[in-house]
Amino acid sequence: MLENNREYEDTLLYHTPAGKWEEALPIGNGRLGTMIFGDPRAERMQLNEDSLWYGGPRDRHNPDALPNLAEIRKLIFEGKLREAERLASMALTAIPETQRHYVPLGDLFLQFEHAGEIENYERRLDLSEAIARVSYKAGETHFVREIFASYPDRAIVIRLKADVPGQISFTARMGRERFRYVDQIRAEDGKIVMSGNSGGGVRYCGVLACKPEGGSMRTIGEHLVVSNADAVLLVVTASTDFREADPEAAAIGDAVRVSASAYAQLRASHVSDYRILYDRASLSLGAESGLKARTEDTSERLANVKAGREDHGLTALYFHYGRYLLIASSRPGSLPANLQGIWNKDMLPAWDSKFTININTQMNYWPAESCHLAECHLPLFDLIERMIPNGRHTARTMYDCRGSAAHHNTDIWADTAPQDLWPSSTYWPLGLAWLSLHLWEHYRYGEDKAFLGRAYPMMKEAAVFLLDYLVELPGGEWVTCPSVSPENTYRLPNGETGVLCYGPSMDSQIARELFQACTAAGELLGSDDKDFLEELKQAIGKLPPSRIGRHGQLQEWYEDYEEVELGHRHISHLFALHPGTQITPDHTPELSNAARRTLERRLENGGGHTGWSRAWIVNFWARLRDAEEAYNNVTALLSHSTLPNLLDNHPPFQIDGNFGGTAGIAEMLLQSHEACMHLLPALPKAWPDGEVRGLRARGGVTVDIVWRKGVIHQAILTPDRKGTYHVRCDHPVCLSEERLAFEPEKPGGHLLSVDGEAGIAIVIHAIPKDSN
Ligand code: FUC
Repeated sequence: MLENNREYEDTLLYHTPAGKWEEALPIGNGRLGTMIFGDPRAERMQLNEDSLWYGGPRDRHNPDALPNLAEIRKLIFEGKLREAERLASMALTAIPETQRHYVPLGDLFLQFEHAGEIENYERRLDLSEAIARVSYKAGETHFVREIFASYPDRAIVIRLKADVPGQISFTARMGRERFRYVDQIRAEDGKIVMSGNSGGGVRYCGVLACKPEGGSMRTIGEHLVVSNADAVLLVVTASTDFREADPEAAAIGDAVRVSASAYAQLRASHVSDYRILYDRASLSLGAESGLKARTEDTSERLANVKAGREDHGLTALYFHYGRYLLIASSRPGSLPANLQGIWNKDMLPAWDSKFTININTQMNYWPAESCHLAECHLPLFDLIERMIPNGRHTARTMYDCRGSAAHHNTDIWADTAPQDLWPSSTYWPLGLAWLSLHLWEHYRYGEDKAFLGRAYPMMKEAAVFLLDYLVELPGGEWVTCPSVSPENTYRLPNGETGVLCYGPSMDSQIARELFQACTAAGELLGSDDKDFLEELKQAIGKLPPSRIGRHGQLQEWYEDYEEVELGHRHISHLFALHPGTQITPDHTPELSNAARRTLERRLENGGGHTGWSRAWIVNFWARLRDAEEAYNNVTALLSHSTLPNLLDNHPPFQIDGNFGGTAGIAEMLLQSHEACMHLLPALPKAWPDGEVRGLRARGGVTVDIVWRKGVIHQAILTPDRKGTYHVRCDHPVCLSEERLAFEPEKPGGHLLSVDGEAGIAIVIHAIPKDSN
């Protein structure tokens, strides 16, 4: 086994306080989050609660959509793009045009009275326990702040300690957007209580409870003033009436209960809860200069990578951080991770910090299954479940279709009407269809039939909408219309440019993937939906196939239009390659080459400039098994699109790149979207030695792989249940007990089928040099 480098690869470390938000460190329990700045004298913790959004639910559907739908379609088919866009912008755009936006809960400010110089300053985020720690010396006293967000206790817990008694004196205050947006605030009985109503939407309440040991505490105005304490327990709780009828009672109740507990106990239950998820997987990419890395500032390490230094430990840390962030922003009962996870500082955030479902929300959940955090996927399914009835209304009122549909965004209220007045993204009704494939993925990894029973009706609603929405072309093929290829523009031979179109490749690919998934799910469940399953089979045959265009690229639209922006960040038409399963190097080599050409053209023209786009590109190259290109793009993600706190930089901060990057690294090491588990499908030369533990493969298998000098040293597959498992390696390996050789080498690699028992490890070894 490799030397255990977990410590440094699990820690973000800094030697100065955060000067700006992009340097602060995130913690969260799915529902509550905070960014910790770590200033010794003036601590700021910027707070969020996931259900605190501005405004309430509305029916925004435009009644003029359906009466104008036929005309919009006609204009698109006639190539009158500008006219089609003009009419769509008035008739399809929702009323009002935008959904609701996520807002911060506020800030906690702690003003410390420290005499003397600050020395030995350090702040760290320990991912192995999900605990942030700030430590320093002021005068002769050594101070430590430990902060974590507990899922079992529904609170953010802060412990202040000093190695000399009576040295902790500070003033605590809460505010929103500094202090401008506070509705009501009061300090009483060792608590600050801040509450209000968010734009006529949710009522919220945030509470700080303070329990000093030794010293004294009093309230002055809205401040809590602590003097000469030995240690202090601070507890932040929050609630909204999205979940609780009386958010103030709920937040105060939590704060009182948690602040009455012993710190050690709160800490222990947080750590044990968190580690159940976090400890399932780990990655080491070879031994770095261990000790040095343990003391080196994370922002300096990142700056060194920007300057061209290799730091595989930092890549492993980035992988661990992605898993950490998903656990911190998406736990059962919370809302799904939004564009910023749960960490948003702005009253009007970038793209509203909501759920953009033409790539971003989906990307957030790519690591959920492959990186062994299937429970963290559940909040997305709750949201999908709430979208279904709204989406039925959308399907019926806008398009006269059965089933359920959503456009390219949704919000806390599961709003499914179009978002924005931005033609390249707004008029795309495939959001729910893509999202519903996540239900199928969850089933494919865990094979939980009861879950599939709950999921199938939702998948079916999305599929039924598409069956009705597709229109027949004169040649007999069925395509979506109106739609867009998110969010790209094309040029017609007559020079006219536009975005509205019929049959963008992505739509046909999503439809095919969903129809196939529904067919498989229906058959697995023994569904008596015979007519529906028959209809799906027929529809699959009518969908246009992926086509190769004049540049050798995969065609983005039904016609081989000229692309206006060659380096566009969206590469939607490669959906079939990833996350879809329709293009693979073995089964569709020509389409794979075309996908490669598409990527090359995008990258030659400045593509991959946003974090999420770069992260998707990593996944694409991994699926094409181009290890070196995948690696180059992992490096680019770190060097161009990562902030000092290792959060993804769109710019601005947007969390999808973290999750997509983490998933991409996993995709380089293990793939299971075809009929077998492919071990190390895209291992770059830069990672000759390494070890990954606890990845998941479809079919319910946990996979550990140790590799040396670029080849598998040992792999352990642990299936959840009895069955026959198919494994692929690109070099010869054998089963330990049988010393069974793989089939002779052939283009598909070395294949092995092995019978496995539930929970019993299947061990695979490199074939020793002396055997054949
Ligand atoms: C899509 C992308 C943008 C951004 C936004 C949240 O519209 O095109 O780059 O990620 O979502």
